[in-house]
Amino acid sequence: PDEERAAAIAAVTADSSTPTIFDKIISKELPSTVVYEDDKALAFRDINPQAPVHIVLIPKNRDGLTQLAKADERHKDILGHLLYVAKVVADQEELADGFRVVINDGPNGCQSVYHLHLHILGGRKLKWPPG
Ligand code: IU
Repeated sequence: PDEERAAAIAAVTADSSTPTIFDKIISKELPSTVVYEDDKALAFRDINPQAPVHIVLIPKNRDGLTQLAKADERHKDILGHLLYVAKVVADQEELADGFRVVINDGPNGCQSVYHLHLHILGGRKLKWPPG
């Protein structure tokens, strides 16, 4: 059945040792437009932007954080860091009129890449609620 198949695919993609496309972006093996980088985090423009500004912000070391649902106590510092960097990036992108930070989690959250990431969206009036 479709549900079982979807669950099996999600289990494979969510395996903490499976590399994702973001590993190649971090290593610069794949090109991306980087807008922010420090020792722990990398932010780059989304290749399929859903708003005039659409940035993906990731921890460089995934450390088991395939998705927010896998977070535990040891991830509290990096999670706080990423949220603060989202604010720094929003300043940099001049999103003074407002912006949105999104984390898609799991199949129901429409997560497609299993390396935790924050979306920073702005540059237009966004709709609420999202679909
Ligand atoms: P999601 O929350 O897992 O659905 O978001 C993954 C995002 O990564 C999505 O917005 C993609 O357009 C984006 N992305 C990218 O910027 N570069 C890539 O090579 C790939 C995905 I694959």
